[in-house]
Amino acid sequence: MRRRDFLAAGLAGLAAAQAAKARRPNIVLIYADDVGYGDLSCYGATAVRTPNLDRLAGAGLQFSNVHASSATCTPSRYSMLTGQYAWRKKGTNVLPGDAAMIIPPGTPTMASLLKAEGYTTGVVGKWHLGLGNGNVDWNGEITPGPREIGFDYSFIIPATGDRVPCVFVENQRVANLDPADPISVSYTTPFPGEPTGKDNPQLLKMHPSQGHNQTIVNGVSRIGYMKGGKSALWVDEDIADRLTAKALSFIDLNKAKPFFLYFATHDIHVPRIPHQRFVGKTTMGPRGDAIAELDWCVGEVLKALDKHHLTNDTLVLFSSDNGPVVDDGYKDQASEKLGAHKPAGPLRGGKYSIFDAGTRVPLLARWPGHIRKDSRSDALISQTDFPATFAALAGGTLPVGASPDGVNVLPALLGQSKTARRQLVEHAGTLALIEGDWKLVSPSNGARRNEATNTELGNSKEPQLYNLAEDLGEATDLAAKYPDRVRAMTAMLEKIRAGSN
Ligand code: NG6
Ligand code: CA
Repeated sequence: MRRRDFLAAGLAGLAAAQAAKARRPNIVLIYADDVGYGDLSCYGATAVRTPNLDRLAGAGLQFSNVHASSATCTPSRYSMLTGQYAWRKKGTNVLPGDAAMIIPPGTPTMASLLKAEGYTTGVVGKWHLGLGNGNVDWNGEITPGPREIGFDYSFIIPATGDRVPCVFVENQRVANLDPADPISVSYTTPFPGEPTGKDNPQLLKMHPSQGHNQTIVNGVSRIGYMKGGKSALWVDEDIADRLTAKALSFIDLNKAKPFFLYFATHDIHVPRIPHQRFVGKTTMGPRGDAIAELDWCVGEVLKALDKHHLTNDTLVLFSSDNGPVVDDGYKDQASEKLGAHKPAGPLRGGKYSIFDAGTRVPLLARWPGHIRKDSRSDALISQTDFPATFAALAGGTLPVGASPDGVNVLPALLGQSKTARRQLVEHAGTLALIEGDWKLVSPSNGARRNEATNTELGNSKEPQLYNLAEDLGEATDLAAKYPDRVRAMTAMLEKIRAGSN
C-alpha cells in the first residue's frame, strides 16, 4: 500500500473504531437491597405496585433465572464487582462499618474495566465492601475506597443503613462534616454519654427486634457505636431522595460521554423508614412502602434519561443483592402486615438461605433498539458475569486474571441468545450447584432455620437434590432417588471449588 493510501485506510479505520465506540451505551446498574423474586408487580406481586419497574420490564427483557452470587450483601457485591465468587476469598462475609476494604486496589472490577474503555464511572448508594486499611479516620481522606478500584465519583453509605457511621461519604470524605465535631466509631466499646437503644429505648422511634441496640441516630438504634459528626448524620427518611439526587446529577454531569453508574439503593434494607410521601402507599407497612419508594427512585432515573435524550443510548439494568427477608431485626410490622404477599414468589427460603429465594433475584434489562421490548428470558446468569459482560459491551478485552469466575453473557443479556451459563454456584454458608434443571445442595452443619428472621436456611447434613424445572419451590428432595446424579454433581462442584470452571 502507498503511504497515502495507508494513511487513509488508517484514518478510516480510526473513524470506524470511533463510530463503534460512539455507539457504546451508557450503563446504569440499579442495584436494590434485599428485594425478593416476588416483590415487584412485574414478577407477580399484587400488594404493592411498581409502575416504574414494570415500565422498565415492559420496555425490555425480564429474566427469571438470574442469581446474586450469595444470599447476603457483602459477598454478592464483592462477586458482582470483581467477577470472582466471594466464597473463594476469606473475609467477604457481611462486614461491620469500620472494616477495611476487601477488594484490593488495582483489582479489575466492572468499574475499572469500563474506565479503561473510556467510561466515566460513578457509584451512588450502599457500599458495604469496607473502606480504608483497617483503622479508618473518618475525619480525613478515606483511602483506599471506590476510587482505587475504578470509580471516578462516589457518594456512598459506607456499610448499611443499620450500621454506623450513619453518614454519606462523597469522594472519600464524609459529606457535610464539621471539623470541630469529629467522628469516632467503634464496634466494640460504647462512647460514654452517647445514648444507646439498649439503655435508652424511650428515645427510639423504631425498636429493634434483634440486635441493633447500640448507638441511636435519628431515633433509630444501630449496630456499632459512634459519636460526633452531628452535621453529617443522615436522616433515614431522606436517604432515597439524597441518593437519587446524586444519581441524577452524575447522569447530568456526564451525559456527553459514555458513563457507567452503579446506583445501589438503600431500599429495601432495614431500617425501613421511607419518606412521608410513601408512608401508607401499601397495606404492608414500611417494608411495602419502601418498595414503593424504590420504584420511585427507578422512575426518577428513567425520567432523567428521557429528559437528556439518553434512553436509546443507555443500557439500564435492575437487580437485587440477595433475596427477601421480612423481619430483619427491627419491629417494623413487616410480619404482621405481610398479608398474602409472597416476597419470594414461588421460591423457597429467603435472604441467608441456600434455597433458591436466597440468590434468585429479579433482573430487568432495557436498551431500546437492541433489546426487544416485552421479552422474557430464562437464561441462567450470575451477577458475577457482569464485569466480563460489560467489558464486552464496551469493546474491551479482559486483562489476564480479571473476572476469574465470570462469563461474558452479553448475547443472553441482550436477548440474542436464550442460553447463557451451563452451571452456576449459589452461596449461603454452604454451596449449591445449579446445572441445567438440577440443583445440588452441599451437606453442611449449619442450622436448618434462622429463628430470628423466620427463614428456612436449607442446610442439611446430607446432600439435597432438586429438579428446578419441575419443582421450583424445592419441595421434593430427590437425592435418595438419583444417587449417581448426586455423585456427579458433587464431583463437579468440587472441581469448581478447586478452581477450574
Ligand atoms: C444481620 C443483621 C441484619 C442485616 C444483615 C446484613 C442483626 C440482628 N441482623 O446480621 O439486620 O444488617 O446482617 O444485611 O443484626 S445485608 O443485606 O447487608 O447483607
Ligand atoms: Ca442485602
